[in-house]
Amino acid sequence: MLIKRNKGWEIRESQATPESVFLNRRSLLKGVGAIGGMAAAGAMLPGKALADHNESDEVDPSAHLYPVAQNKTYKLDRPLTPEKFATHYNNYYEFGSQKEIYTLAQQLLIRPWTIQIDGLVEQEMTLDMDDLLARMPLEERLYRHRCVEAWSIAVPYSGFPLKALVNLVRPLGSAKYLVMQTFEKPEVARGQKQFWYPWPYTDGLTMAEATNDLAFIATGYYGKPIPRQNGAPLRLAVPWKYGFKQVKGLARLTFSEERPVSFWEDIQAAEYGFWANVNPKVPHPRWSQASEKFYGPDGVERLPTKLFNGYAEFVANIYTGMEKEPLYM
Ligand SMILES: Nc1nc2c(c(=O)[nH]1)N[C@H]1C(S)=C(S)[C@@H](COP(=O)(O)O)O[C@H]1N2
Ligand SMILES: [Mo]
Repeated sequence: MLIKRNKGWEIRESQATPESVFLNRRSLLKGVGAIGGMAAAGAMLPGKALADHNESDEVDPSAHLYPVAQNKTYKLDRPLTPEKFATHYNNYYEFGSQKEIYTLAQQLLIRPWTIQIDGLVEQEMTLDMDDLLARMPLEERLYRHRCVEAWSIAVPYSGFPLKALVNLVRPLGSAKYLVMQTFEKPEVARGQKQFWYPWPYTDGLTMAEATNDLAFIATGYYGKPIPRQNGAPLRLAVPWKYGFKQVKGLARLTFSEERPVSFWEDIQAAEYGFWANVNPKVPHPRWSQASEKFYGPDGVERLPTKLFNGYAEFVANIYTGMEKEPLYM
C-alpha cells in the first residue's frame, strides 16, 4: 500500500487519516494484508442491523447531575464547535478508524461501570462510576482540543479535576506516572478484534501533569452526560497535549514507577511520543503543525496553532529543565 506523504489536511476525510495510514501499514507488516487495512476498516462501517440511537442521556443514571456550574478560569479565544459536529466527527479506534463511529459506539454498555485503581497507592480500589460521581466536585470547563492530525474543536466538558481523584486514592511517594487504560470488550468494540493494535488503548501522565489544575476527567459534554463516542462514561482531557493522549472509556488507572508505552508510541514511536505537547514549531514527520483546521459555528477556519495549544501559562513550568526530552512529539 502506498504511504501518503502529503500534509494531514490534504488527505480527504473519506480517505485514510494520517493515524490510520500507519495502522494499515502495520497490518501489512504483520502479514494480514489481504484482510487487513482498508478492508477491515470498511467491514466496520455502521451496518443496518445495528441500533441507531444516540441519546446516551436517555438511560444514563447521571443525567440529573447536569448541567453544572462553569469554572470561568479557562477561557476560549474562539466560539464553541457545534455539538452536532463534536459528537459526529470522532477518533475512537476501538470502534473503527473512520471519523463516523458514533453509531457503532452506541453498542458500548456504560452501566454498570467500574474503574479499577491500583499500583503504587495506599489502598487499591475499584470504584463504581456513580459512587465516584457522587464524591467528585463537578464543574464545566470550555477547552480547546487539538488533534495531532491538525484539526481542532472547542467544547464544553463537565467533570472533575484529575487531581481530586488522585487525592482520593493517595498514591505512594514512589509513584512517578499515572497509567490510564480503556476497557477491553471486543464483542462490542470490534476494532479490538484487530489484533495488530496494542489493546487496550493506553496512555500516561507524569504525576506533575496528572495533578496540574488543567488535567480533567470529563464525564459530561455540552451540559449532558458525555456520549459514548466522546468517551463515556469517563474520559481524560489534557488540552495542552495532542488529542491522542486523551484516553476515552477509562477503566483502569495504575500508579507506577515506570513510564508506560502509549498506544500510538507502540505503533509508531518515530511519530507519536510519550509527551505529545502541542507546539506549532515542531512538525509531525509527515505534516506541519503550524496551523489547524478549526471546526466552528461558521464551518472550517484555518487558525495558527499555539505553544501548549494556548495553555502555556498553566503548564509550561512542568517542563522547565527537561529540554532534552522530546516534549513536542
Ligand atoms: N480509547 C480511545 N481514546 C481515544 C482515542 C481512541 O482511539 N481510543 N483517540 C484519541 C484521539 S486521536 C483524539 S483526537 C480524541 C478525539 O476525541 P473526540 O472524538 O471526543 O473529539 O480521542 C482520543 N482518545
Ligand atoms: Mo487525534
